[in-house]
Amino acid sequence: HGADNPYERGPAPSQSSIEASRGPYSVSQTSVSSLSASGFGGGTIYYPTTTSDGTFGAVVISPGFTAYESSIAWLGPRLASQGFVVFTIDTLSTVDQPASRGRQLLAALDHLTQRSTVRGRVDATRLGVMGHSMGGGGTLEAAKSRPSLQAAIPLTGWHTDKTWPELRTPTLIVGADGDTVASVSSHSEPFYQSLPSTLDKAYLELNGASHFTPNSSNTTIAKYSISWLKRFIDNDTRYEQFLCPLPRPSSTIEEYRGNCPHTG
Ligand code: 9J3
Ligand code: ZN
Repeated sequence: HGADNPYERGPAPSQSSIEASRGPYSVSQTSVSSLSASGFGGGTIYYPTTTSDGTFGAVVISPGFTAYESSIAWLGPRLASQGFVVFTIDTLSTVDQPASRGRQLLAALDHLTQRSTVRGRVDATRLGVMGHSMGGGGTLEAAKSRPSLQAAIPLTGWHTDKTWPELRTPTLIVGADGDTVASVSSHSEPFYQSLPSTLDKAYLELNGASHFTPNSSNTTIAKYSISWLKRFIDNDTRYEQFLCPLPRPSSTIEEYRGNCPHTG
């Protein structure tokens, strides 16, 4: 671990290390059946296999409307191999709305830290939430109701509530320029604008992307999610270089907004 930061995990990062399909940690996985899950639908926990690196921060990820854990499963090993415990979940019903998905994300975090077989590997004080579409709306709900969360990342999020000034959790909003289900003008952009100006926050709009881009392996989503989780769950300032100065528009980034340097 770093001399000044007890939460730092893994070697110094580079552009290629955050873009790689896998990070430095070997990953194991374990299933959580719906029968053993209370308040959510079960799922899969991906975690660094080693027990030599202390505990890890953790993130729970919700799928979107009508979708299953499989729709966001690629993020499990992708993020866990960088040094996080990652829990991809099913919801109780595939038609649950964002507020319910928010409660389910929190129930899954509680399962992960209190009941799961890997609870001893998780630092229960360093947790985050992510989700796709209505799961992204649930991500905002979870952060609003549990301000101790240290990172939130809605992916092409969808919610009828456009205003989130209550959030105290560093939040990276990811939208897609071609989203016709949760258009950025009606969802991600107002979400971002409504967050407090004093909050560590960012808005990443994917270029040439759709509502369902977060359902397949995507290097742009991965590299900025890894950087955000590392920066705010692990307090790992080695990743600040990928977030500030703000990334420039490119073939994969339509637009990026944020406040730099980060303070959290
Ligand atoms: O989770 C989602 O994909 C939400 C988008 C949606 O279908 O909303 C319509 C009710
Ligand atoms: Zn609101």
